[in-house]
Amino acid sequence: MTATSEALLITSQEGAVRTLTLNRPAALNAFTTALLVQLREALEAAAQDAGVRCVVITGAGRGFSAGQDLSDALIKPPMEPGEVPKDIGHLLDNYYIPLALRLRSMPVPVIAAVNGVAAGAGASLALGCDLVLAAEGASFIQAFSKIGLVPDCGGTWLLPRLVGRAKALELALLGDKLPAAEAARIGLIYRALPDAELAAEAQALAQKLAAMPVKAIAATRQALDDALLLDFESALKNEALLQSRLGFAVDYQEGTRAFLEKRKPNFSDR
Ligand code: LHQ
Repeated sequence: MTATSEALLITSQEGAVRTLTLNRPAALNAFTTALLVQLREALEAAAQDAGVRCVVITGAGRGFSAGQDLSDALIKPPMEPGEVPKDIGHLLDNYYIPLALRLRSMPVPVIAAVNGVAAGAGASLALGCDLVLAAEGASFIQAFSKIGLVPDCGGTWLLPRLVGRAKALELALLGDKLPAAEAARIGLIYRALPDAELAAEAQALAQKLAAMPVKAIAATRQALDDALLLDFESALKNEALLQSRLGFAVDYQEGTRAFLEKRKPNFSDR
């Protein structure tokens, strides 16, 4: 399962935890179209594989991801007289949106282990994961405004929901570097921890989630996202629908039986 170290994306597996490592360290893992496609395909493969119960996304080298590779011919502004600007929205339509949607609808939890700077779409991708762990040496940068763009890859949706409108505007307008510890303090991410502990802690958290009823975890993510768009009564009804569905699933039966029988549950559904 582990690919060669020259691969743009390194895939590895420990038990039921699949780790996807962005691997363009010389460019701080900036996204090329090839890397975007490989990441989406790797998420798709994990979604289809019953042996995967949690996914970790991290970066090789000193960065998590510096966002879109700005030297990519598809988005490079005219450099010579006579060249015409490209429609960079195509890149979003064809690469980022499918990736963001795939990530947000994974049937298993996804952890971002942010090992270094996460800028632009790199930050959006990390924040789109279910739990974000970051090394204290890492930082988050809403780099978009600095190059005349809006947050993308889900950034405009995620930021105000995570930290509220005022903080979202501060981060998005100023584009300043937000250190991991501050990101944790304001609730943008789950936790910041010493750099040397990140990989092991991410793996331990992933193994813990992998042993949980992952169908319920995916439904919880969906319910929380839905609830932000629903009125109270509709949210109550949505919860009831989800409980009905989950109540027929084997994990609820196993979890409740295990509680009543005073034993550790063994969750297997997906
Ligand atoms: C890079 C990049 C990079 C290429 C560092 N590209 N090489 C979606 C669709 C359509 C259009 C556009 O955008 C989007 C979404 C987006 O993501 S827009 C936002 C794109 N990202 C940025 O604007 C961030 C640009 N990078 C930076 O500001 C800095 O590199 C940060 C603050 C991330 C890190 O700074 P340093 O730690 O000082 O590292 P560095 O700047 O020296 O970078 C190291 C190398 O990585 C360097 O290459 P070199 O050959 O000189 O060593 C950089 O050129 C390269 N690199 N980001 N996005």
